[in-house]
Amino acid sequence: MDHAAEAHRTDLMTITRHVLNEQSKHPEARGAFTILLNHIVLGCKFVCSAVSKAGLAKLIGLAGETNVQGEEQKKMDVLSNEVFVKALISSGQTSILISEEDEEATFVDPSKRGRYIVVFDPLDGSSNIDCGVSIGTIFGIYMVEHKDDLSLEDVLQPGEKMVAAGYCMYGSSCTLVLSTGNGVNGFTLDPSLGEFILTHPNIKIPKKGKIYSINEGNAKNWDKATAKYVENCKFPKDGSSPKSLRYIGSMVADVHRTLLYGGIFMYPADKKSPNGKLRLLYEVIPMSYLMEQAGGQAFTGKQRALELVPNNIHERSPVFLGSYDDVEEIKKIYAAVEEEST
Ligand code: FDP
Repeated sequence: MDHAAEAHRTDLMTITRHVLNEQSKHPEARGAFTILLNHIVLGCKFVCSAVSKAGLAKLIGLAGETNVQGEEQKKMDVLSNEVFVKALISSGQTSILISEEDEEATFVDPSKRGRYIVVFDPLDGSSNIDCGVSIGTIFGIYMVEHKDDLSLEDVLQPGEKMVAAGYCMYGSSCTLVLSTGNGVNGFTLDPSLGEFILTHPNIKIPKKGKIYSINEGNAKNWDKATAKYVENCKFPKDGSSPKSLRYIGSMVADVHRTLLYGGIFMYPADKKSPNGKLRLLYEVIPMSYLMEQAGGQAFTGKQRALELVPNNIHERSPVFLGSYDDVEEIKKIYAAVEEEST
């Protein structure tokens, strides 16, 4: 028996243990972040369980629909939002919540306030629920200086100010990917233990990838730089092999593949949607933060995504994110197209 391997297998690094280890590097930390993260993890476990039972429990459908017992059922994204909002408020560590599902920001009651702002999309890729494709929750965390004197200005901060970001993917397994500003780690839910276990330590995205990911159905509306880049992916001029196309249409799943296998994920601006489709605060920024932490890049077509300052909470932004070299190539194409036009 390989005792060393056996000892390793039984020495499980749970997500809580991992965050506590990180916390111990900051003697001034009082555990507030660990408490917050535990509540996010709880939300993820709940949604994971609900998503996996969705067909069975007839949870899918319009809000207000009734199930076989005659009980009113909630649409999965509405349910997920409620779960996260309640978990985050009850953590006692949040002051403002921004959710994709809620038009307005939620300012937490002063008696329950903490030092963190959480921006999140409780169930991203929800158009894929009915056919069982992987979907996920995306979150980003900012810190507030003065929790008693809050305004939306505290939320409208560039991604470089974010202190942590992550996503949980509800797929063939439930995977939580997290960065607290010190690299990226991936945890897989062990359903028998009910714990997220560190399975992907220190994720680094390959420097260059073989996959491009974009909704090609929008090609007729693309700008010149996007069209040129995609043309290069299919017909490389340098004699290299063409890239493969993979597009799930569920951001968490497309970004997760990009992070592990390398390549580029794009949702560009186009003639119909001048700011693209994806939301800056709770989709583009958290995913860009993770990409940079894993050694990749994220670009909006104009600038580094993490430098962009949001003007409103549901603002959209184009994004090109993934392997360092692949994003570098599209940056060069944008610069060349810009120069041609001046
Ligand atoms: P969905 O509409 O299913 O919620 O931002 C939402 C999102 O999915 C992303 O998860 C996904 O990457 C993107 O939209 C897909 O958009 P297209 O259908 O336009 O390709």
